[in-house]
Amino acid sequence: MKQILFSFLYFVTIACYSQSNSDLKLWYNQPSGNVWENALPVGNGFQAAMVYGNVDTETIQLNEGTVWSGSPNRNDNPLALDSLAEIRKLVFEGKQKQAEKLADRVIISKKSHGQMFEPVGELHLSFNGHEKYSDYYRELDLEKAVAKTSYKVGDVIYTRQVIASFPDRVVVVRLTASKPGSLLFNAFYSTPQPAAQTKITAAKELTIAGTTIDHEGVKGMVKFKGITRIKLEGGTLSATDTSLIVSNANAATIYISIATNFNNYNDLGGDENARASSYLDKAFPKEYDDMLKAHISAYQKFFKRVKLDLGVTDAAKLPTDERLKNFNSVNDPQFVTLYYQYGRYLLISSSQPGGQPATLQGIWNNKMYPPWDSKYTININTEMNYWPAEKTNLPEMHEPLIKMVKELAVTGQKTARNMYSTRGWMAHHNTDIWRINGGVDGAFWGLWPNGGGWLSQHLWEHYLYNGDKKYLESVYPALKGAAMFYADYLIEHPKYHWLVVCPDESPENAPAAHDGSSIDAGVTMTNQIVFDVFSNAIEAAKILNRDQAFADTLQHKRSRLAPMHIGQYSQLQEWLDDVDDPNDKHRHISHLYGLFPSNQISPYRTPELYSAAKNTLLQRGDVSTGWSMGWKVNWWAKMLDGNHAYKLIQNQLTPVGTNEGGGGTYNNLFDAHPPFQIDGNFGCTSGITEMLMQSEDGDLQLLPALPDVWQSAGSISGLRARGGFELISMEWKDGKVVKAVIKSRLGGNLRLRMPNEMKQESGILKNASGDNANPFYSIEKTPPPIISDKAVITPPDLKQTFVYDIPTQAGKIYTLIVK
Ligand code: FUC
Repeated sequence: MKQILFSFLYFVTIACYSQSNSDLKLWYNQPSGNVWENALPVGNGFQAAMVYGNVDTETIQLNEGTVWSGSPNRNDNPLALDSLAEIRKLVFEGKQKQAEKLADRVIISKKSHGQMFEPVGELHLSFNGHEKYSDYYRELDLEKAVAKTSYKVGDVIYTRQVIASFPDRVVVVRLTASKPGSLLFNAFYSTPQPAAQTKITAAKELTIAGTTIDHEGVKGMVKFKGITRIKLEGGTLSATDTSLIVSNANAATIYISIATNFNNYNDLGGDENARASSYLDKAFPKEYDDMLKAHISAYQKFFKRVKLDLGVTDAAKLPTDERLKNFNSVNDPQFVTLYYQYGRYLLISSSQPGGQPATLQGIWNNKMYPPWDSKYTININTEMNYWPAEKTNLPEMHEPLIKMVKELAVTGQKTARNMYSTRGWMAHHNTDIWRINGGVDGAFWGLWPNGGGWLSQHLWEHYLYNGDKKYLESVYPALKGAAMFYADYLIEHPKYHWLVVCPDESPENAPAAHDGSSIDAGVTMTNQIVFDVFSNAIEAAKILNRDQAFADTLQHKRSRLAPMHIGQYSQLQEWLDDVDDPNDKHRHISHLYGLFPSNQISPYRTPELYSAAKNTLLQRGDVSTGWSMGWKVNWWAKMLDGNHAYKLIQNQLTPVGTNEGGGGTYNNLFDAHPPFQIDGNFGCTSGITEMLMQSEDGDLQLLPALPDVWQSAGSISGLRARGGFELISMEWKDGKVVKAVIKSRLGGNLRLRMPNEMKQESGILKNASGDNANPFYSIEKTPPPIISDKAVITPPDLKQTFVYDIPTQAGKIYTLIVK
């Protein structure tokens, strides 16, 4: 009888696992094998795991967000200051290569080039006799944040579920079998950490303890502790020297706790043992079902805020890896929805308040020497990670980045003072958990002094969405400090007389005219960043009613920055001189920062620059690495060209290794630079949002870049826009918005730009007139460009839009329907 009941329950469970084709699940008919990029990620922002779903020996690869090589350190090069005048002279004389050589010696760090985000190890579960199996299935359920594996050996169905519990801060593995007493396995750790020791305690716990490695002269001092405890239903638990052995159980729940001694970038005084035990002691008495319920509800608080429906076709019936292979040749709109929501899932799982920001790999890494150290590259990658945060209604997930920027604003003061003799703070093109600010890798890449300037935009962006003045106060010192650095560092260009940053570079690219050196002065992206840094500080000072004199100085300096240039190939110039190569295909198109994420180039306000930016995008082409494709989705959305944006989504959703240019996607839908880099996932999620809604350009625009493939019908709900607006829902049909419901949280004018005429459900809808009075939508005027005689500027051919003004009240909801 018991057996029949068990089998019945299993039938029900398995039935629940089967697919409906609009499910938000990644699923597969085969295990991961040895391929990490086939495994499925779970994480709670602190602990994380990659679940392989292998049958006879399961691997659950474990991470903890503060397990990094090294210890508190700084990496400034104090020689910079004495050589600054000489480097500047060389740059202005056109001797870039010589300047670069000198900078390699005096600007680039002679200490750490950044520390590495490190793995903890792996928990293995080995099942004797499970070599032969049938009915294999595994999935990652994005709606619940649960990874599942099931298969059959003989007539027994085995299932495993893995969660990284949000409320309980432990990773939990739940194992069951359809026949009582048939669960038998060994659990043991392995680790690539050379100093780690694994043990079995008298209390039958499996522990791993270690200290991270030294790297580049910095002593490894992060102590980590992992404790695994198993709770059985039926059966027995015994131990050998290295393994825990489960015999004849009906079910087992494995609780894995991991903690470190990390308190903050400057303090390793925590007690990793006490922390790991306390998480575990709190979690262990709880039943799996209760933990699962609490986990799902904590996760869904974030995840469920946004719903996207682009339609479903039969293509969605196949496993995820097959859909990836097919995506370019079939119509599978639900795959875009899945990828979109996966971006949100990954951000929720890798970036939680109180934790570290998502690294180049989020919070998932199995290598002791990961690519680019799996740290923070802040000349695009880290910023891109956070593009979806505000607009896809995950502002809490922005918090770890905001905290990091505030910390860099402290550590970076010394760097600014000692290396460049300025006030304020700065960072070069990389940072890590120790909040280093020095230049790394080589002057060609690492001299770039604008990491602080770009990152500080995120502090301001968070304010534009939440309108919270108290929050603004808390970040004002960082905003002001970023501006102070530039106020002191800018110098007059001897030929053009604009104020420029020198030495500088346009990230990682070099014009042939400069002998292959990237070093220059007054590069376009930096002019745009400084423009934004100054504008934000001026605005913030005004809102908080302080620092009037400083704001006046910034205003004056801002008016002396170089304007953008349109060059001989009708392109937006990357450098002050017209030295761009129209055949340059470089993945960084940094000067289009002004188009996105900044907003200095607009179809409606700056048509010439907009056309030039389009020419630049076309000249650079589509082929690229993962993150660069992600950025291009956003740019083509800003170009109001949904079909081209969709083309880039197609390129990105191509199995890695099959695209010219290399970029694409792994089977677990991780973005491939290659190697795996999570920025492309986040960049594309942001880009898909920008195709459906934008709120940067002085209005809230709906369906700015809807591609033909999504025209017929669709809906989205829960997006957030600047000025505290929330798109409660939007439905479209045949390319027209048929209904839009918008909530105003802060009041103020809601200026809507629509692809078709609308009316208000109640009240009269007014056509927009004059500037948008809503301060969150005010835009600093972009100075007119300087245009080469050789440039041919074709004015943009813009589709007609309909622009309305709705005076809103905080807390009220406004409904518009198609006219
Ligand atoms: C920058 C990029 C590379 C890579 C690295 C992490 O250096 O140019 O493509 O994304 O960051």
